[in-house]
Parts: sequence; C-alpha cells; structure tokens
Amino acid sequence: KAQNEWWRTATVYQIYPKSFCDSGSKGTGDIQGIISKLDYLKTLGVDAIWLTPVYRSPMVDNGYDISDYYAINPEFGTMADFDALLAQAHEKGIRIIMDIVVNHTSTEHAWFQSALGDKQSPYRDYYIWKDPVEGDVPNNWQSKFGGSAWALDEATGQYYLHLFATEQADLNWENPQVREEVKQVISFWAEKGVDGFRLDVINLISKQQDFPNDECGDGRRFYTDGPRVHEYLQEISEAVFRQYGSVTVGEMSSTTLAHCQQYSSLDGKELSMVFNFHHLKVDYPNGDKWTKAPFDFIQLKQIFNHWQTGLNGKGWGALFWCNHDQPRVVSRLGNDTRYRVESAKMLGASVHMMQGTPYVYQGEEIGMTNPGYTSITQYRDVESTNMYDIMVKQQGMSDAEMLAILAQKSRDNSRTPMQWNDSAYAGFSQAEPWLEVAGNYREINAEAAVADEDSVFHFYRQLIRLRKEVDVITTGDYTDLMPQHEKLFCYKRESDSQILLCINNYYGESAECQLPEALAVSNGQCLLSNYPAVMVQPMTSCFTMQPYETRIILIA
Ligand code: TEU
Repeated sequence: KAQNEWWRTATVYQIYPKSFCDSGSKGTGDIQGIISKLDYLKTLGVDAIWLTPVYRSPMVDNGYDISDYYAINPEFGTMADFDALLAQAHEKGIRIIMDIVVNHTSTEHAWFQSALGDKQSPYRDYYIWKDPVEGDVPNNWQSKFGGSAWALDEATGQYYLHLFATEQADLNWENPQVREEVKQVISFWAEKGVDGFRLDVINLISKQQDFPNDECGDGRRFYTDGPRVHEYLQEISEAVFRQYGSVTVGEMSSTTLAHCQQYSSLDGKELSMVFNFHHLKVDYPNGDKWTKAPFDFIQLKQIFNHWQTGLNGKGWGALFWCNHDQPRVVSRLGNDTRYRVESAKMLGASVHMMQGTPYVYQGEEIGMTNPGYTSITQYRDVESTNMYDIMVKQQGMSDAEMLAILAQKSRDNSRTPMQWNDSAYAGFSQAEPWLEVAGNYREINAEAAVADEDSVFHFYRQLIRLRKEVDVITTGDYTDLMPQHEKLFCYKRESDSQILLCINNYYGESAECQLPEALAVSNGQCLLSNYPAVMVQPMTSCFTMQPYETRIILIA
C-alpha cells in the first residue's frame, strides 16, 4: 500500500510564469510576481508549486527550448530572484518542483551551436544526425507540432531530429556524456534546495536505433516508452533523485498503464509519479486533436477506471484536468456560461477524490475559461500557428473553421494572463500583456473569489483540505458504480475502515441517482457539495442530482 511520503496527501499548484504575474510593466510574468502571490497560494492550501521552465531560452516554445540550464531567463528575472522565491516559499511551507526539459535543447544551446556544421565537434553526438535517404529526410517521422521531424544541417548535408519545433533538437541519450550532463543539471538545482522535478516528455528519450519508417503512423511507436527508457530513468534516479530525496513526476506522452506501473513503481526505482493524458483525448475523434468534437463521457469513465484500478497498489498518478498545454476544463467538459461555478466545482471534485496527487493549474481554482479568440493574430503558441499554416494555408481549410477548432483546442486557451482583479489587464501587469486577457476578468478574478465563500476557490481549498483529513481518499480502492450511466459519474473509494462516494452529474439537466441499498448511505455524511442545500438534507439511496451537481459522501 502507499507509503507515507508527503506528496501522497499533497496538492501541487502549477505556475506558467509568463502568464502568472508581472511585478513590473513588461506585459509578461516574472519570478518577483510569483513571490508576491505566495500568500494567496498559502490561503488556497497547496503544498508545492510546479514551476514551468524559467531557464535561459529564446522562447520559441515559451521556455521548453532551453539554451542554458544553469541561468535564469532575464525575462523572468535573476538567479537572486529565483533564490528568493525558493527561500520564501520554503518559509511558508511550500515546496518547489522545477521543470526539467532534457529530451531536447534549444538549437541556440552552446552544445548545438558547436555541433551544427561540424561533424568533428565534441558535441556532435549530443544530438541525433542522419544522412538523407534518396535525397530526402531520413524517415517519415512527424513532429508533434506538424511537418517532418527532421531539419537539414546545410553545411554537413545531414538532418537532425526534432520531435517538437525545429528549434528544439532532440538529445542523443545513447551517448553516456549526455546522461552525465543531465545528472549535473539536476544536481545543480537539487543542491540549491529544489524539492523535486517535473520531467518533460521523459518517456520519449530512448529512440529505436534503426529509426525505421513508420508505415502506419507518425513514428511515435519507435520512440515512445522506447527500448532503454527504464534503464535511463533508473540510472538518473540512482545517481541524483534518490541522493537528494527529490519528488519526481514524469510527463508520459502517449504511454501505457504497464509502463506507468514501472515508471512510478512504489519501490521508487524510477519516479515518484506520472502524468498520462488518455483522459484528455476523449474529444479527439480517432485520436485527432485538430477536430471540433464533443467529449465521449462513457470513454472518459472507462479510462479513469483503467488507471485508478491499474495503479492502485502498484504505482502513483498525477490527477489533473488543466495545464499549459490543455484548454480550460470548465469550457471543455463543463459549462462556462450559466453553470460555470457549479461545473468547475464538480469537475474539481471528480478528480480530487481519486487516488493520486492532484495538480491545480493557475486559474483553474477560480474557474477561468477559454478566451474565445476570433482571429489568428491573437494566438502566440508555436503549435497553434504551425497548425494554422498547415491546415489553412497548405490544406485549404477555411479561416473560420480553423479558428473554431483553435478556440476549442489551442494551448493558448490556458495561457491567458491570470485574472487577479477587475483593474486594467486583470491586475496581471501594468502594460499590455503578451497574450490578450480573457474578456470576463471583471467577473472572474482571484480577488472576487477569495472574498466569496461560495466561490470555486474556497471549494478547491476544501478539496485540498479533505485529502489531508480523510485517509480513504489516499488509500482506498476504486470502483465505478455506474459505468454506463449517460450523465452520472459515480465512484466509490473503500478502505478497511471507510467508504467514500463521489457522485457527479456531468450535464446541465437533472438526473436520477439510485445507489445500491447495500451501501447504507443513510449512515453517511455529506462532506462537500456544490449545492449547499444538499449538505443538510438526510442521505438517501435514491435522489435527484441537479445540473452539474457533485456530492462527496463519507460512510465511516
Ligand atoms: O508537452 C509535450 C506534449 O505531449 C504536448 O506538448 C503535446 O504534444 C502538444 O500539446 C500537442 O498536443 C511538453 C510540454 O508540456 C509542452 O509545453 C512542450 O511544448 C513540449 O513538451 C515540448 O517540450
């Protein structure tokens, strides 16, 4: 069963610094801005902050293209600012988890700059170079941002691999010197007192070394959960993570349960926990992200069941809806107009009562929504602008149709400036922000939320508190009680001393709920609901769930 590590009852808050808070008037967020909001996070009750990259970077992919792992990007501030953040967060009992991006570096990194155009460079084999095949790219692998995964080095006539943007060159993990460099980078930040690491697309670092064409796909099956990935993770864990007692969470792109059982095995040989994304592809028909589509509710429950039962007693998962790559969940799976508050609370409850470590993405705790941009000129994300070029300019899709898809699927949906108050630019900055603020910031902002005891903010604060007080949330077995119900997601958590029910209506119409009599729910106590009247009425086995209602019942 789960050991007693701090992070098994903790909640992590993800900060995307560029969009969090600008302490000056640059229009972009910075580290001093984060420091100014630590008390807000303390009020929310989170235990740790996951900070997305703040290292030196040309910002082609907003920091996921690192050009110096040992320096802070001046856009975010100085190393002294970072040290101040670390010290002040620790003073307030908040841990810091840093993002480590070592599947690739920026092409402006000194290693790549030395390797480019020079086959004799000592850094040439830090990257993956291949000769042309029939005068063209080495194979048909596709970048996740569209187009070929290979770019030409004119001077040597070879191509280099980039699974993401052209400016993000994949590192060659077969090279032991690369693995040593990674150990040094992580040790540098661990030595400073950083409490843990989020490892960017870490299950992509081991490529099948014959780099074959993919006759039936984009090549991901030849580098996802690759041949030596577990060996590499065990090597880094033994050399660094376990030496410093770091908590680690691996971002696992397109992974499987079996691999994640090993990545997050309770013996700690690899990582503490994993992010997987299968539950966030239920609105990708045939796996295609770039299509407007409703979500598949039954499939969503099947995926949660697969992972909750599959990791129980074997591994540990991160519980999340939102991050800087995903649209705002209240717009995606809830209702961001009439039932915004109710559905934001319901969605939060439905993952926070599961086994794992919850991650709250900045703004999720106040029910922030997608901004509803209407022009491509409003978008900044390299993935979104690449896909616009490919689908509209190359494939002829209409501007209007692609904008409707981007309004639902673009990563910029979650990167709009954090909405702090109803002043200009939502109190995010004194200057015009790098990305337009969502138009609803006067009604939806942190100041109003903290002042309103019925806000999403205080509901999340209670979810975070419940995890610390009710053991079955951490230790209990998971059972879906209504896997085929068209509207209700109703699951049970059970330990040898407690039973907890989490009942959720995912739709805007009321729905009848019939619980098994054997549950004796009349002995239960409603710990939390987004309809206050529910908290005081007697618990019965048969009742009506209101639109987007959630109720958490403890049967001790
Ligand atoms: O994301 C990897 C990843 O799988 C997503 O970017 C996904 O591929 C993308 O959203 C397309 O659907 C990580 C970071 O979270 C992301 O911000 C970076 O862009 C990416 O890696 C490359 O570093």
